[in-house]
Amino acid sequence: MTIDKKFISQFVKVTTKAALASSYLVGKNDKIAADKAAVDAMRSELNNINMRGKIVIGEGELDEAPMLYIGEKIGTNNGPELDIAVDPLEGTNFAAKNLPGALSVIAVAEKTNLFNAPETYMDKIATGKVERGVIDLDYSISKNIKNLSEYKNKSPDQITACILDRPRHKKIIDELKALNVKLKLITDGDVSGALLVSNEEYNVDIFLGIGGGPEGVLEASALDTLGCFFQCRFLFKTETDKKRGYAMGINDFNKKYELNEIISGDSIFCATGITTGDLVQGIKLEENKFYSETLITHKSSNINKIIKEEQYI
Ligand code: VTB
Repeated sequence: MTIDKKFISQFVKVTTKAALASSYLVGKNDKIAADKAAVDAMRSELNNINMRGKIVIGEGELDEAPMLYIGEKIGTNNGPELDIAVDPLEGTNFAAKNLPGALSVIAVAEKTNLFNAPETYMDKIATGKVERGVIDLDYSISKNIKNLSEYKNKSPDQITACILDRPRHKKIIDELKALNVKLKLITDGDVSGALLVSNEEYNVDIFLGIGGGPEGVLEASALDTLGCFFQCRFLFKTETDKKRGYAMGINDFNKKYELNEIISGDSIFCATGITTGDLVQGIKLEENKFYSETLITHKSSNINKIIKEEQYI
């Protein structure tokens, strides 16, 4: 089974409409309003699609997020059964503060093929295509960097590592510095950060560190089509995290997941820029028109492209 190509343009419309709605709130210093606009627009577009969709990664649990909550049925209830992961506004701070990198993101897989991730942190590591055994979440930082340098025939000072700039990453950052690796420290937005390993032109060789679990599943779905390497481990620090894990059917809290355990089968991934970032341009508004850019991947047809659209509002 594959997901029909005809769905690509429909999901592009979903992230584009969400990005457009959110773009009116860029620079208003109001994360909640910018997020709500994206969520509402995304939900209403999703409900136009002929599918029996289910949100597996969304805005939270039913009791705390009435829109696009985990488990919500979406679509016209007529068509294929699809599992859907959404991040209507990835990088709420970026949108609120009018900084680069806010995206509207969706990943779609055939039913049961997308990991139902709990809302916990995730330790992740991603690179471009490497042979098995070159990179591993359980290797030391220095072993991963040494192996990657050898594999890419570069010296460590020609390697760039992207990581969220957080106090929790001090040890990793110090180790990378000691190894002479170039850092790309991002303040937010690890979906974009992880995808930078997919193409040499972004000049990022490895993405690592602890970020959102749901974001990890979204990035994994694009990395899968892009032929990249990805491994992760959910982090269950609090009792609430553990309860969420159990509720999702996770029994082994230390399990390391390979990419194909997070996403398998066919998938579609779309990320539309809200503010211009490393991957795509943001929404540009004119009086009666807007311009958008969307990164799209579709596994079965091996599509990996950025499309630019110009539409009347
Ligand atoms: C992470 C990251 C996201 O927010 O969830 C981060 O995956 C929040 O991390 O891409 P902290 O709790 O350390 O602030 C993003 O950067 C944006 O949603």
